Amino acid sequence: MRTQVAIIGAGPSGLLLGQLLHQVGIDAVVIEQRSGDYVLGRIRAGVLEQGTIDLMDQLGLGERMHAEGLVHGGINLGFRNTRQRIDMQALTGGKQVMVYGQTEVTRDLMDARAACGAKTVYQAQNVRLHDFDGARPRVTYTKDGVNHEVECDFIAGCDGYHGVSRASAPQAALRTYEKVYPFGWLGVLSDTPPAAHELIYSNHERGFALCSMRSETRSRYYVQCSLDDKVEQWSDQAFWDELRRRLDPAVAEAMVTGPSIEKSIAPLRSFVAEPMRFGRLFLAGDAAHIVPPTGAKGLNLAASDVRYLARGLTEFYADKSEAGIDAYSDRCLRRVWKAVRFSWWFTSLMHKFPDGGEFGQKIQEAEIGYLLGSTAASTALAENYVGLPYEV
Ligand code: FAS
Ligand code: PHB
Repeated sequence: MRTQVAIIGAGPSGLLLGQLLHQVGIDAVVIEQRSGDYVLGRIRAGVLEQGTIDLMDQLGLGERMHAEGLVHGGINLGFRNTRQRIDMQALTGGKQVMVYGQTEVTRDLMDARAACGAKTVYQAQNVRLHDFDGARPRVTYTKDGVNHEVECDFIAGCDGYHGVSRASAPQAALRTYEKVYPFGWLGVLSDTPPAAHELIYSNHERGFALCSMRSETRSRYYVQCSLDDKVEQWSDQAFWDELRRRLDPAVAEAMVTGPSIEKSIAPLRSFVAEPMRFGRLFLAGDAAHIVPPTGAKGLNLAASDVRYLARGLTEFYADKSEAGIDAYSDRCLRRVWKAVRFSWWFTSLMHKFPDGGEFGQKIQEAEIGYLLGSTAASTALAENYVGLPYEV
């Protein structure tokens, strides 16, 4: 098989890149190890920055997103058993975010790819990358016991943190930076009305909690938990009780609970791999970086990576210019590190750390109190949360 770009991974990065390339007539094949249903079954991100929304609109995929997505102008910070809203829209000159689950973004991209007849190989096994240090890279894989080879001009490693792409990069040329947090997030999805119209990020001496949603009738909640916790240990009732303990009384009392339709524990880490390019191999999204979900940046960083990559590849094929692909890694990393910093800062502010103690709790509460009373400090949070601007 021959294509121009071989994309490894059919998560948001891979599918978004595939559609951006298709839009300008660049042929790509997406090679995914799992089934489409499995990919759709993973419950992950919930908040889209304007830049991500704009990309979906640019692809003509915004109809369902705008019909079903929830536009939010603010978030709430809970602490000391109270909560206060940060009016991000006012503080950022009108910018907002949209709550529209990653599952729905992925579904819209999958449907668009199928509709345009572009090739996606699901349940590909033993995916291997070859010769990307030269001008004729190849990807091999096995499907239903048959070996396949894809000759291409470029490989886009969109296969997430545990993928084969970063692992295939020359390790001597790879620099990685990592911070593992001493806790995880226990997440629950339930068909119950959200606790509030906008998200509530709650700092509590028992640990962090987050109230989010997927629609007016489907809620998404998280509580900080120990890395030793197992999902089986947490009954629905235990989850609801702990969540309520970490929220202000008004929200806790009004909360409508119900059976969990999904329950999972995610570890939290900050991770960046540099550079994001090795010859004809480009890393994008979680393959190159991971952020704790506190800042709602993971999916949005993936979108900005593939926006830069699609532009660089378009310049290569349309203008015979390598300027865009040569600038790709540095351009992505400038924005990645700002998002990594914000996600680390917000995680450090809102979570209970084992070595924090009572002094640490008081310092966090003081910083939240200062932040909520300072236009400058609230603006700094707001402009990072809604998404920093893309470089041109
Ligand atoms: P993905 O991991 O989504 O997709 C990579 C794809 O590559 C997968 O489909 C995988 O099956 C495939 N793949 C892997 N190895 C392969 C191989 N060898 N060959 C072929 N295919 C291969 N972000 C937020 O903003 N908010 C959140 O609340 C949030 N929660 C998260 C919870 C969890 C448990 C995880 C893991 C991430 C979460 N994230 C969250 C971040 C998440 O949304 C990512 O940023 C987003 O999925 C990035 O998309 P991709 O880069 O496409 O990577
Ligand atoms: C979610 O709705 O899953 C979500 C929202 C905001 C976050 C993290 C997760 O910061």
